[in-house]
Amino acid sequence: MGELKGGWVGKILRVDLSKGNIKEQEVSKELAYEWIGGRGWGVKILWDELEAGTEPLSPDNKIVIATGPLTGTIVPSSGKVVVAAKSPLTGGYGDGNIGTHLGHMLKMSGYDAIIIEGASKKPVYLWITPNGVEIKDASHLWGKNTIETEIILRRDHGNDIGAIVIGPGAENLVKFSVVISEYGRAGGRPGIGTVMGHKKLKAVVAQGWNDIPMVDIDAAYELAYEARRYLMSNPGYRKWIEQGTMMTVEWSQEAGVLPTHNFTDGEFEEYMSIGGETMAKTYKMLRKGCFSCPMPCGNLSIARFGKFERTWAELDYENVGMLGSNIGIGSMDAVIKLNRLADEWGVDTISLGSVIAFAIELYQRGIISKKQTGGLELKWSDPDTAIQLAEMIIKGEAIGKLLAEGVKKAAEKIGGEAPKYAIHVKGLEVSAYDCHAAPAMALSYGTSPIGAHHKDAWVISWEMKYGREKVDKAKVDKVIEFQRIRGGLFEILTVCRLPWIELALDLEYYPKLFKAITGLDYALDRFYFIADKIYNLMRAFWIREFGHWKREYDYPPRKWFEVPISKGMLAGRKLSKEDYDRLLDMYYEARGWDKNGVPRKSTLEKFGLTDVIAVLEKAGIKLSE
Ligand code: PTT
Ligand code: SF4
Repeated sequence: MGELKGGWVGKILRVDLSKGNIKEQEVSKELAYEWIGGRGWGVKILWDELEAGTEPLSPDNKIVIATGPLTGTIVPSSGKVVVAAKSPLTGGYGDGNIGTHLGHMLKMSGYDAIIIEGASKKPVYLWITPNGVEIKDASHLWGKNTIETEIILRRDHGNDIGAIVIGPGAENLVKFSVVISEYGRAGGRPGIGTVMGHKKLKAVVAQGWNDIPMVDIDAAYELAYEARRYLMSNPGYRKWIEQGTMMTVEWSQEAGVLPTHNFTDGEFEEYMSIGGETMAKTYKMLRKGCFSCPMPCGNLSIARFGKFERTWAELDYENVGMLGSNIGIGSMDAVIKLNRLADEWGVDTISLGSVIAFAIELYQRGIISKKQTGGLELKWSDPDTAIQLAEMIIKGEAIGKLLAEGVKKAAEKIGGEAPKYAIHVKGLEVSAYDCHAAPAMALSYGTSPIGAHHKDAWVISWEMKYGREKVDKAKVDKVIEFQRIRGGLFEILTVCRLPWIELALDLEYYPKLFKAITGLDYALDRFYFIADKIYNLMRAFWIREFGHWKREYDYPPRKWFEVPISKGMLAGRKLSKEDYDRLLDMYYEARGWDKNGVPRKSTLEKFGLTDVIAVLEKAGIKLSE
């Protein structure tokens, strides 16, 4: 393990699916100390190893599956893993963070990360244990949905495994396919599942039994014990384990930001019937949690009424906002059904809800015709419309083939007014917060390093308290602060951020736990410096791919600027382009980027990214001093 003493187990597995090669490499001190893990390793490895212009769905693309030094340890909620690749949905850097037992099983098998390259000719899966690594035949799994697949893998290898799997969505190259674990956890929104599908890699499965070394085990146990006690005695704990992220439905309705009818209204009359309270009282069957989590938030719920009765799925706010209110569906039973289909097929619920709502809006406005929809009449609030459209997407039928590309590409192909109703940033569909009247949250979506996702800077709750009208530096500072913590610290340590954001666990626990486990004394500021470095490298990745950069790429969806909210307490409100540009200017300035959003030379030098300067300049990109 070289000089690494704890946290990291010291090896990376490299699998070439074209050649059938399996190799091991040491984790260098630089990679561990300067890039930590998870997203840090994802972007560093993809930057170093991919050529500019790599076709995302080709053997040349690579998938990085990376844990962090705290993953799989006694640290509360440390069962997380980052999956990263060049995105087939956006063409830029893509990653996602999934709660899965694969994290600690992989580390206990002896590996911190896996790099998957090439592509197999026939379906395969990876089977990893301390006794060896095998590329196994997966012909019997190909075509099976994610739930059937994981059941078979558990039958064949025993229940004590960690696995990520893909479904028919990824096999059919639907561009927003994710990886699924444990029947209802999902990760890799920008099509990381699709890249696996193209490589014919059906699953990655690990079973480990080695120890994960910790430098000061007593200190780690003491700190973890304190943190757990704090979390479980928090006054918000009970409601959290009853509802988890689902309590956000009611909050979003009150704030006027619940996506409704393709982000047309900020309110939904039937929100109560798809809200956290209703779920907890009537639908929730079981509380599920990730590895090592004292505050389990998985809402395993079962449909109770009507034709979907007995269907079960794991509900989260994003799923319900996008597959419920955003397509006008006020039936929890129908939302469970749609959520379940997305999980079985392994497609992202957010993008699926967005493409369905987009198609309905275009149809209702007369932008697409019944001929284009294959004879299907597209109606709001109709579960059958949504299910049929979803099936067409998975099978690539009629307009489904177009929608499988995501709203950006679909809108470009349809043309005319269509792009005005495509709710995305950089090609990634916006998650469930309407920002017609939330400029800081719009900036968060606009500058998120993988396209529109709330994971990096979920500032909307803060913004509502601070003043949604205000357009000032404090908003920019908050976006950057959250990007450092949520998009940086938690993504590189690769542990769940919810103990901090939901139950106010002091952030100082993380450097202390990091020290106890790895022996390295890093203050929070050092993690934030690394986070900023990673942000610059993610930005450089996009610029290298696009060959140039325009500030318009960092704009939120046109609809928020051009089409005001149609009803509710915010009726008539829309985002001001002038205000947004002011925020964006301040953001670029604070990040050390030029007026087009390109990092300055001096900024890249500050982070030691001199090789990045050389690559960008060689590609003809002009960097300001
Ligand atoms: C995340 C995105 C989210 S964010 C949700 S619900 W969320 C959606 N879940 C999906 C799903 O389910 N099925 C499906 N087919 N597609 C789905 N797409 C959507 O994917 C559990 C939690 C959640 S629930 C969130 S916010 C937090 N995310 C974290 C993060 O990103 N980093 C981190 N360090 N900690 C986090 N903790 C929380 O984890 P993506 P999960 Mg996810 C059924 O991966 O690509 O970022 O997309 O991993 O274990 O399911 O998340 O209201
Ligand atoms: Fe997983 Fe929820 Fe626990 Fe986070 S809080 S580790 S998402 S169960």
